[in-house]
Parts: sequence; structure tokens; C-alpha cells
Amino acid sequence: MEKLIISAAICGAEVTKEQNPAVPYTIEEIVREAKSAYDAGAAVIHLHVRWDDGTPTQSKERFQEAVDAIRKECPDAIIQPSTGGAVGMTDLERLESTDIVPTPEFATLDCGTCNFGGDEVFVNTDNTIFNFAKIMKERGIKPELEVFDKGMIDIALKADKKGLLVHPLHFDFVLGVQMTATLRDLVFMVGSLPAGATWTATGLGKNAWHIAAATISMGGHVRVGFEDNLYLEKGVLAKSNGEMVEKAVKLAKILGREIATPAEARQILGLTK
Ligand code: KMH
Ligand code: ZN
Repeated sequence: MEKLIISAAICGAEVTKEQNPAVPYTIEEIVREAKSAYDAGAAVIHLHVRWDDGTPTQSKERFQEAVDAIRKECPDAIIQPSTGGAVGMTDLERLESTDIVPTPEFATLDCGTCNFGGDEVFVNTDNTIFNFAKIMKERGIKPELEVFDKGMIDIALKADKKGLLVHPLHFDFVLGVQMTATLRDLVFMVGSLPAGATWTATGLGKNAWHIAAATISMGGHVRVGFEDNLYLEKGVLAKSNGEMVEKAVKLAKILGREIATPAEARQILGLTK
């Protein structure tokens, strides 16, 4: 089986220090968490940034500062800025994270509108999605196609039909937000992908570890980290993103998958930079 790419979603936009004191807000804390994940075996750092008080931001200056600082500690990591940002941000705000130097090689592209609990709705109209895809293609940024349910795979394929995406397509299944996170769901999502696509999966909260184990067994790639889950196991808060990456590495070892270095991950994902 192909080597396993581990992505670490170290920060997110929604989780707080009240939920887990290790959630990073400051640049120093974000670097600490990125380095802990990288040292443990993560090839990809999925990046959101916050102001020092925890408020999520897509400020290009803040992203530039974070990426420059992470780069010093994790020289060859694939740093993947979020273009999702936080619920309620404008498209222009969300795209700021891609407007840094050097231009990111990889960034997320959210492929549909999603209920985020309560009254929160993460809005991604077709026009937003196609426009983000177009801009990312023009800038030479490979999108990771974030899909929260099967309909979003179909929207991504519409964008592909319009020639807006770069092959091989790479999807990330975020299960347990809008769609449930059963193994039946995971198998259905994988079976809905076009030939040649690569995929990562993550399960929210209590779904994290059964989705990771199934994904490793099925030949997919794994995302772990505070953005999606704060617990190492039931009732035990993770002390760092690195601890969660270590757990994914242990699962991979048990299940016979080797871990991809950043260089190997770039090859698997078709990243050209
Ligand atoms: N925070 C969510 C509203 C992404 O990074 O592209 C969007 C999100 C997806 O986290
Ligand atoms: Zn994210």
C-alpha cells in the first residue's frame, strides 16, 4: 500500500483553550504545535491562525508571520492554509491566506455549504467554490477538496468538468459534522470518488480514531489534530497535536503502513513546487 500521509490540523477556527488548554492561539503556540506534529511524523500542517486572544482571522499578515515562523522549525513540511476560515467570513477575507510569499503549494477548497451546529452555517455557494478553484489554479495552488458529505464530491466534480481543478484530485472527507462518521459512510464516500483521486479522512470528536484506523486500512491518508478532536482517548485530553500524530503513527505501524515524509507526500499528491 502507498505510504501514509499524516496531516495535522493543529488549530482550527472554532476550538478554544477552555476546551483544551493546549489549543494554540499565539504565533509561538502555533509553531510549538506545528513542530510537535511534524516531529511526530506529520507531512502536512493544515493551518488556521488566530489573534492572540483566540479570535480566528484570515489576515494575510498573520498567515505570513505564522508560515515564516513554522518554516524555521519544520523546513520541509507541506503547509496548507485554510481558505475556509471561520463561519461568517467573506470570500475575500478567506482568500487572504493564499496571498502570502511564497505562494502556498496546497490549500483547502471547501466544496459545499454545511450546517455547523446550532444556527451556524458555513456557506459555500457554487460561485464561491468555482471562483476559489479558478484563483487557486491561476496561482498554482493545489486544492485539497474538503467534503462534508457526498453531494460535495459531486460539486467538486462539476468544478473539474469546468476545467478548474488540477489532477490528481485530492479529497478530504470531514466526517461527523453534517454527515455521520460510520464505516458505511466512509466506504460510500471512497466508492464515490473518480478513478485516480487520492483521499484523506478525518472524524470529528469521538469519531477520530475509528475513522483513522479504517482509513489507514483502506489505503487513504489521515488527518488528526485539535481542529477536529481534542481527546487522545475517551476522557483524556491530548497534550499536543504531536501526541495525536504519534497515535496515528502507532496505528499505522500496527496496520502495516509506512509513514510518508514530506517529499514522499509531495509525490503522492502531485505537488510540483
Ligand atoms: N472552520 C470552518 C468554518 C477549511 O479549513 O477549509 C472551515 C474549515 C474548512 O475549517
Ligand atoms: Zn480547517
